[in-house]
Amino acid sequence: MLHDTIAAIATPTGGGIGIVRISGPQSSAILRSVFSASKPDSFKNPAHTAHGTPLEFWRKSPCRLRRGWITEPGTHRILDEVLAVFMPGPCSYTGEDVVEIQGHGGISSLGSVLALVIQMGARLAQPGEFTRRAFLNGRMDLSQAESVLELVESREATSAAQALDRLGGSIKLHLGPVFSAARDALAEMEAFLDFGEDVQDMDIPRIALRLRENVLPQIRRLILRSRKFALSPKAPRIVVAGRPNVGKSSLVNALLGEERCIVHSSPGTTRDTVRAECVFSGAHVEMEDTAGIRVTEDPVEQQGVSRALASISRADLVVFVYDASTGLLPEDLEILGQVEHPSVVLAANKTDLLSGAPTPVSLSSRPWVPVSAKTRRGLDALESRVGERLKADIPSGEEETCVVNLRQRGHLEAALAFFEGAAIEGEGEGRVELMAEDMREGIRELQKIFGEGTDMGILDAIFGRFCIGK
Ligand SMILES: Nc1nc2c(ncn2[C@@H]2O[C@H](COP(=O)(O)OP(=O)(O)OP(=O)(O)O)[C@@H](O)[C@H]2O)c(=O)[nH]1
Ligand SMILES: [Mg+2]
Repeated sequence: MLHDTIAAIATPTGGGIGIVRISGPQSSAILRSVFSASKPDSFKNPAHTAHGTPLEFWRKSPCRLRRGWITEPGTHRILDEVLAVFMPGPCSYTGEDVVEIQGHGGISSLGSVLALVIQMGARLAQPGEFTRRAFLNGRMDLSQAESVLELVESREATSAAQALDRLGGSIKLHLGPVFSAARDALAEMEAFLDFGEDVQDMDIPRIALRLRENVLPQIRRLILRSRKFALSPKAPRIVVAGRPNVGKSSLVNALLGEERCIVHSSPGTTRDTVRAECVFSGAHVEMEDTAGIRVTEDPVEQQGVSRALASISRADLVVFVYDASTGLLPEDLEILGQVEHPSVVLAANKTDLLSGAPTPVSLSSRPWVPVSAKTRRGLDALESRVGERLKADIPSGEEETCVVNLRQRGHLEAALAFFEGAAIEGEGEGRVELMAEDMREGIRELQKIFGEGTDMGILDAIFGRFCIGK
């Protein structure tokens, strides 16, 4: 139902500021009844100021914030001092008249503002209903609406950048030429089917060739790209390893910014691997502290060492720590030989103990970073070297370009199968009717990416994953 007015708290609980969002035809009437631009008890007529009524203000300057008070009509009881904005449709987020009331973040004051708004005629919005309205009102296509959710959910800079890219309509941009090519080919075929007499008049193999050149490769590229990124949806795992007592646990704590691992001056402190999630160089990663690797008689420590070696074999990247005050020892080199991991960053720790500069180490082009877990010196450099190594696996320039989600990929794959079928039919006997039918189906699949012809059940499933207020 689009003719009713919906409202919700659009911000997470516990923030300093919270927003109540209203969308629908009654938005302005509700705003007029609850908002006073002057403090209600100091004026006879609370809704009016020297600048006229609040709505006159917004009519002249839409989308501008205005300070005021939310008051209960009748009692004039003040619920909150707020900043409010009125965004008239159709150029608002949802395409309808939208009001946002910025109040103090406390759940009770925001809750009472929302309750009042509902009392004045709005109803509580369902999850994702604002974005659903934006989609239904043509403000965005379904791929863009999905990217709103992906942007809210993304925990790292790369996926946020991809979501933002899709929100900007990158999928339509990439598929636009594909659409035109497919539609043009179909239009030619349909004209022939409607009016043509003789198959000889139409160069079907040429149309099939155009499909092969202008449609199939583009769709395949989009699918491939999304497969590549979907293959490793997990956060990369960074394992911190080395001899005992070189300061691995201290370094992990320093990088995490919390005392997560036990640190002690006696070697062999860490036994279990300790895993923690964090954002590292803009990416969401899993960081793992491991037991110092050495030959030992202690059965518990032995287990720790085996776990450390197992962790290294599963790591996406190893930060190999050694003690800069002693330099790389033969034991370090022995472990490094054992590690045999393609991505290793060497961290020379305890540089604070050196009087001069640490001696750089160059070991088969492995990045080397001098650090001190104690003074935190060099931690930023370590973070960026690790980030560079992790990104080295992704071909340059591709990490932020159009990557489709699973639903969109399903339609791309279905479309590809239809267009491939059409191309094969076009090259063979040239059965125009069959080929045209495949083209139609293929185009229909592409349209579903943008929500055209998508049934309500699928829309419910997509928007149901959103939070209320989005
Ligand atoms: N001066 C100095 N001391 C450090 C530094 N990092 C760690 N230490 C000290 O080195 C000792 C060992 O630190 P840990 O972090 O427990 O070392 P580890 O590599 O985790 O040791 P194991 O768990 O036994 O393998 C502790 O006494 C730390 O305080 C540093 O950057 N500078
Ligand atoms: Mg340790």
